[in-house]
Amino acid sequence: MDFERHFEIIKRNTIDLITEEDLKKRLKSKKTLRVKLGVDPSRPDLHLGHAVVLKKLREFQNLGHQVVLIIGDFTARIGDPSGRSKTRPMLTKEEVEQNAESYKKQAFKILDPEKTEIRYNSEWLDKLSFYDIIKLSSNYTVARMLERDDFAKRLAKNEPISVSEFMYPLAQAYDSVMVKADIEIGGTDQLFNLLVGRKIQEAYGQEPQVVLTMPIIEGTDGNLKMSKSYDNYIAFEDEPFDMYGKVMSIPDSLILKYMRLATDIPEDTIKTYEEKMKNNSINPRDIKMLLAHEIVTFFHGKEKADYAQNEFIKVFQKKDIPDEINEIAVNSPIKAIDLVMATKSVSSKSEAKRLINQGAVKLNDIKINDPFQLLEIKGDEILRIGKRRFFKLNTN
Ligand code: TYR
Repeated sequence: MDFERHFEIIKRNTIDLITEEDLKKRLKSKKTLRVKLGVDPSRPDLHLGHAVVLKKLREFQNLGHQVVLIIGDFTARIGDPSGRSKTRPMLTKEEVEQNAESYKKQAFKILDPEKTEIRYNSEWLDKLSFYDIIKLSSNYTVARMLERDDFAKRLAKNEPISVSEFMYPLAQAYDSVMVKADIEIGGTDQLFNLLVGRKIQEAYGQEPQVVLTMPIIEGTDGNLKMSKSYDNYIAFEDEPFDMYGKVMSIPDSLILKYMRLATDIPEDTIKTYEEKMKNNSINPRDIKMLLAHEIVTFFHGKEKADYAQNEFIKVFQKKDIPDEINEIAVNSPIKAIDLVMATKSVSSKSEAKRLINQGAVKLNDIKINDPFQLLEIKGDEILRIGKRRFFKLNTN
């Protein structure tokens, strides 16, 4: 593959790429690049937000590069202060180990295990002496640390920042030194940490890593970032029907973003959907169904996705029925035409007859064809007249 195409694939959908020049230089060297992603197994479930960076890593693998997946079993115990307004509670070693196992299993739904090197950062971080740590921290100033948004905010509000939180970005940066990362990737919330990595690698005599960030996706509420804490997430391990329904619950404004960041649908196809939605030649709901089907297929296979889609359609049709519907009591059996009259929603027998003949009257979703047909009513049946009039039947 030519260099330009290679570069274009890597750049697609990224937010920060620091620096493009460094990346080009490294790509031109034709070396197999070591692409680092660290995850703290502080929570066991992966969700679509994680899929965004994992998919980017998969692209690197497809281009022949080496992914280094760091399981932050050490860093998880400190807790990354990124985006946090409070110090996180520290986890126990056992909690971290359990979460790490399930993390790995889920990450391999996207990553190619053959091209993934897995490293636990306790391997080196546990071994540092106090002197080593002081040496490491001498390479970064307090002023630079305080420039970081979340620290700056807390400082301004006189809220506590513990010294251990300053150590977090340094620990992450030291990981980059230990695995000799050529590139480190993360969500945009990781930008500060990733840049500290560049600085520390230089201090340890290495070329600074290229920093690549991916957008954070909003959760199903369409507003807050997808996160377990906001309960707006779609997990890798959600059941097919649940997963399908959750995707269908996102606002239309997120459809294309999810397609671009969380599926392998080619950009050209996405563009045609975009056009169709712009000129209103398609119902966004239909595009959303394609998206939901695609995502469920990825995690559970086509058969289960088909099933989830069919179930969803059934429930969706049921949803057309308003929650509050009028109940009427009738004598059973009853002639169809008298049943329609009993609803008091038509003005004459001839109108009732006409509606039945037009096929506009249904009992439990089955069309009534003959106005004089005798109907057995047991109770709880739904009578539907036209699109919008519903009645629940009881017997006298
Ligand atoms: N700080 C990252 C996060 O919270 C996780 C991480 C841990 C990244 C160690 C890199 C690393 O070396 O998402």
